[in-house]
Amino acid sequence: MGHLISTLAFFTPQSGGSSNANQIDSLFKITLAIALVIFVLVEAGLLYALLKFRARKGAVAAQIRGNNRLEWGWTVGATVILLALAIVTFAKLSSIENPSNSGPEADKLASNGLLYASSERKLPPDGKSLTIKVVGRQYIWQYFYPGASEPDGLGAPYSYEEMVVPTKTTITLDIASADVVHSWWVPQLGGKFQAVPGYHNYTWFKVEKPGVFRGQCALLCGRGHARMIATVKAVPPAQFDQWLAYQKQLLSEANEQAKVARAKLNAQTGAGQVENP
Ligand SMILES: [Cu+2]
Repeated sequence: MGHLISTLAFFTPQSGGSSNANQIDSLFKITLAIALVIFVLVEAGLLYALLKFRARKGAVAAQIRGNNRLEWGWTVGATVILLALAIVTFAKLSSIENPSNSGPEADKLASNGLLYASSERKLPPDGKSLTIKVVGRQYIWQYFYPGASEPDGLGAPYSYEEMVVPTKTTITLDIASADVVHSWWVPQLGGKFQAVPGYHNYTWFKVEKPGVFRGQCALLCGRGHARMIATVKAVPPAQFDQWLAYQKQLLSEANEQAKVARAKLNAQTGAGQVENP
């Protein structure tokens, strides 16, 4: 039985990282179970007919023209199955698309000045989430975190390839591209979302336990596509706070160093010769 389940898991979506991915997985499994039952019934009927009515010497095939009961049966049967699948899908869709609230442990973090509002972005019922901006470019993912030093969003802490997130916190992603179309996909954290130049796409996830989740650009975007991997590292909220503060510190230190270097160059070459970096 355990073996059967692990074999089935190979064919079903990855899950376990975030509740939206879990809902996608269970919807897939419900559809798969119904499809398997139909498959077995159809194949059994076919085998039965093949063996029972196989040609014998001198046999004359029966000429059947219509069978109302059968035709009504499969029409109504198929309609009922389709309706059931549609109802289950729509019932689950909202829990896949709409973010849920952060846990109480993370509530402070999601509302601690880290709230970005947007009309297109779906927010959890309490309106609080932590937004990370995802930018795809040939051939690396870049992430911008809340906490920009300037009002226009400049000076935001950022990282490449590995995204660090707090657990128990609803993370909403604002996905964009700097060049061609890419596709953001970390299977255990939900569905695929395209990064299209000139557009913003939004999705969300919430990781309950610390862990590392792997993904990869899911749209052929050029020669380096295969190297365009993505990692999401979930750490406890307090640890995330520290990490973010450290990133900000590194950034301001680098800015200070650049300022000194610029002043030095200005002194050597004369003011006005060195432009902003
Ligand atoms: Cu790509």
